[in-house]
Order: sequence, then C-alpha cells, then structure tokens
Amino acid sequence: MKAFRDNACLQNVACLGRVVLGFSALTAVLSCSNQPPPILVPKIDPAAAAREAVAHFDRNGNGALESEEIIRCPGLVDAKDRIDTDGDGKLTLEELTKRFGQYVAEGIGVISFVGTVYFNNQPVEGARVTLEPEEFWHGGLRAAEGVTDSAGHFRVKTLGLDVDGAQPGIYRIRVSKTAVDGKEIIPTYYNTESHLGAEIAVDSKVALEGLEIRIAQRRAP
Ligand SMILES: [Ca+2]
Ligand SMILES: [Ca+2]
Repeated sequence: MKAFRDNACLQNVACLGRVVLGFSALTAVLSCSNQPPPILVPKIDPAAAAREAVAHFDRNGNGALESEEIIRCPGLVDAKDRIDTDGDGKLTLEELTKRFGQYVAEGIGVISFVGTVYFNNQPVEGARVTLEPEEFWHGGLRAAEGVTDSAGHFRVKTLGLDVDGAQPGIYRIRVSKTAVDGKEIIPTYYNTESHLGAEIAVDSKVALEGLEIRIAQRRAP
C-alpha cells in the first residue's frame, strides 16, 4: 500500500509519503527527493457527504444508519467498524462526518494497493475492476480502474491521474470480463447489481491487506 500526500514539505513540490506494506509489516518511508507530480487531496465536503449518505440510506428515518440499512452500501459495511466509534451498531451523522473528515485531514491524494480476483476459486485474467465512488460524494471523488493479470492480480489507477491508487473514500466495486463474442461472463451480482464495496483509507482493510474479490458463478443463497 502506498499513500501519496499533498504535502507542503517543499514549496510547489509534492512530497511522496510512501507506506510500504510487506503483507504484514508496515514501514513508513518519507522522502522529498525524486518527487512525483503533485497529487492534490480530493476536494470533498465531509459534512455534506455524510448528510447525503444518511438521507439516502436511512430508510426508517431515525437519523442514523443501522446494519440493515447500510447493507445497501457495501463500502459502508466494509468501513462500519472504523466509523462506529461508540460501538452501538449505528452510524450517526456525526460519526460519518468525523470519518470522512479524516480523509481530508490526513492529506492523502491516493492510496495504492494490490488486489486479486478469483472466479470459481481460480485467478482470472483480463477482468476489469472498477472502484466507483458512492453517489453521496457528489463528484468529489474520481473512479479508479484496473485489469487483472494472469495471476489474477490488479492495481487500480485513478481516472484522470497518472498514478496508481484510489482516492480515500467509500466505493462500489464492479468486476467485468467479456468473452470473445463480447458477452459479459461475470454475473451481474458483481457488476451492474454489485454487492461489492470498500473503504479506501490509510487504515482500511483494503489498504492494509489488499483487496481480494471472490466471484462465484452462482450467488450463494
Ligand atoms: Ca436508520
Ligand atoms: Ca455509532
């Protein structure tokens, strides 16, 4: 996992904040030499995004998101334990605002990670993995995309940025692969009707452990 910061360590020069993950060991290396192009922190409004998330998923209208509500947003399911700081099982507007605010406060432009896609327990080559920002970001985040190699591994690039990684946020994940006849071979449960999602953040599961996607031909009941 690598995190690229918008950093003021040198004027007009971005500082690369590299966090190298050796699957279990985390080593932080900061360097201001050999600078990459500046990568700006996404311009998101944490409070507005939190309000929008609650408004969209709060079906019972109690102002908080319970498990049966956030199941409609798999990225929030992934992030739930990190957002629900009081451990009551509900995501409040305050908790969401605080978590989203961390994305901005940490000053991270993009976070890179390695993912793997399995289809019926076999690594799949040529699958396109798209991280699509949830709608409550209102365009503040860009999508990220990657294609698996012969070992099923992939890295994503944020669209419009020439660098590995995805911006910190909550995403829907879609996986697609077409056969030679152009027909989609991945079940809709993983693309057009995807139940996959993830939080991208410096301390998220994806950043620390990578993103493993297991696709079954038939959805488990
Ligand atoms: Ca609710
Ligand atoms: Ca809570």
